[in-house]
Amino acid sequence: MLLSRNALLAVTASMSLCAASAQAQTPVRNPANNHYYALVVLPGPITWKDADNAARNSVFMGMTGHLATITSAQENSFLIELIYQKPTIPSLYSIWLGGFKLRSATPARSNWRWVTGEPWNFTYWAKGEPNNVFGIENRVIADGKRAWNDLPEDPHRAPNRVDVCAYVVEYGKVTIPPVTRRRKR
Ligand SMILES: [Ca+2]
Ligand SMILES: [Ca+2]
Repeated sequence: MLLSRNALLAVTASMSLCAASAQAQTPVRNPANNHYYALVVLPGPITWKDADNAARNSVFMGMTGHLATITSAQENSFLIELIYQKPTIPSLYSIWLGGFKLRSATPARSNWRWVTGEPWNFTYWAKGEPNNVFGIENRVIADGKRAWNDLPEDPHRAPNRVDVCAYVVEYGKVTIPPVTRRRKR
């Protein structure tokens, strides 16, 4: 069957940018902090909340997981070099991290937190981010260049639809605050 160029473009645009099948990386150790990290890639988009729950329900070598928290330049470089590349995923993939904002309706750069409660001292925002588009962007992804962008909790349903089909789980000896502490908007 031959498709016109416009029809082909429409088909391409409607295709999900997610993986053909789920892939979970074997956790890799960061010698600088002795934490382990694993990239999980899914065949469909996942909300931040579901990725957060999945990470919290993951256990590796007796350590409970959480969405990755990037608190130093070293940890950021480690993720860029060793985690985001495996399994090999296209650079256009967006990857959930464990950063969130307590309230959406605050200035774009304020009120960011890590799920672990670690200090928000290091940032790696992409140029022009965070920009809190539509006033609903309160979660953090690593974008195609692995710099950070703020997106809504369910970007698949946002007006400017973005599919986030991957997340990084971090395992370390940290105490993870319960979800209830950050349910306020
Ligand atoms: Ca961390
Ligand atoms: Ca944004």
